[in-house]
Amino acid sequence: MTPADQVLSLCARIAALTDIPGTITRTFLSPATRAVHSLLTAEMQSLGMTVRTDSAGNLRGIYPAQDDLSSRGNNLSSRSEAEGSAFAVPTLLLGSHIDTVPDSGPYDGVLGVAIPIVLIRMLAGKKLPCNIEIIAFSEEEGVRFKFPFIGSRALVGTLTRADLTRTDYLGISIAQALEDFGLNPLSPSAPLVTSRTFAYLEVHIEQGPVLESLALPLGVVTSIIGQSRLSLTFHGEANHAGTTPMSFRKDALAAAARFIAEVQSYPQDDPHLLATVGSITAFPNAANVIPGAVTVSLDVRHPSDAARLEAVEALKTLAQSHGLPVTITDRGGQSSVPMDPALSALLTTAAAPYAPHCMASGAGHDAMIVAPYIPTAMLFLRTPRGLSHHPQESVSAEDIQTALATCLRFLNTLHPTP
Ligand code: HGY
Ligand code: MN
Ligand code: MN
Repeated sequence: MTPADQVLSLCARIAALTDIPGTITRTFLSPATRAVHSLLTAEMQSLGMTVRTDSAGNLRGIYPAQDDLSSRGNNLSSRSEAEGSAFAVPTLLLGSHIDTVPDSGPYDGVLGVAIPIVLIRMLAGKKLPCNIEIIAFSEEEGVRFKFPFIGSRALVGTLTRADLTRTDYLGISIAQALEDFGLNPLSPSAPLVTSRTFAYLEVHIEQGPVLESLALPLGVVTSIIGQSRLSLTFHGEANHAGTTPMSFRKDALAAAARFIAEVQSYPQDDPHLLATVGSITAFPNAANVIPGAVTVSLDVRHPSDAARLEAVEALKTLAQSHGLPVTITDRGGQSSVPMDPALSALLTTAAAPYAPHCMASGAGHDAMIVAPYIPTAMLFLRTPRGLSHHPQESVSAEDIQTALATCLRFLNTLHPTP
């Protein structure tokens, strides 16, 4: 099998591990996630890597540095995470997330874990002057807790004690979910990464149409645009659908529907503004009951943080203009984040034979959480039809081969900071 086929095969085996048969759906610390951990642990151990799950449920494998350095680095797994940082050798972090949106495609996140594993195989035992640590982040999409980036926030120490009390639809908290998975209690503000981690590289499908429209296989990300996530609950009054005259109703779904139409039309004067209602829940959700309460999600993105925040405030005001009380909950916003210029330049040079396109990312990535703390770069692969968050999401073997060649050149030219 070619290395690119090995990547595709690994992605396919991971895709088969799902919470909902017939779809690709994996949420934070679900049984399917545990199965992916087993699969990836076996893969990484077969390459001589030391594998562990950290206290946020991120699966991590270390490929040690060349011999003169690795005798210290190998101790990392037997020490506590805090202790390990003092002794570790320089470490390059490679990875992405293994959770998915509901009914996902096979590559969003997963490709950024599969490519590094095959890269290690391609090294054929050759060691570098740094450890390579592969990380499969436990949560990035925000599906289970309506709160994204749990794995990467924990990595850099920005997951708060209050975040750990956030609950899923069954009332299970993040802290409880971690404990149920058999993990040690997580100290929210303590980073789960050694201070010697000098760079993070995330490989990801573009998830949009730009590279395909330019007929280019690769992109190098310059920045990741900011995003706001909220939920809004419209409070009406449930009542009988047959006996309540139209003028007497407090219909929460009708108010939410008017708001959704406003969200759709609001960005029309600003081509950079993206606003989406992607989820709606009606209570009690019965055909013959006027909806008493409706909760919708709101996702707002813009390259300019000021423009994004202004849009969020305007949309909140619109939500409150439909005659019903509205409860608004913050589900975690992120500012626009630049990638590290020096690391991105190195990546661009490594990709030079393929004329990579430098571009901003409209999608959020773990890289946007890691970048303020560790120099970070991202490599994008062309996404056929720009189709992602969709079961028919795809990527070509040729483009994977191109990405592997680029990453190998990147590894071979990277000089760890002392
Ligand atoms: O929502 C996003 O941008 C990403 O796919 N998590
Ligand atoms: Mn995604
Ligand atoms: Mn992703």
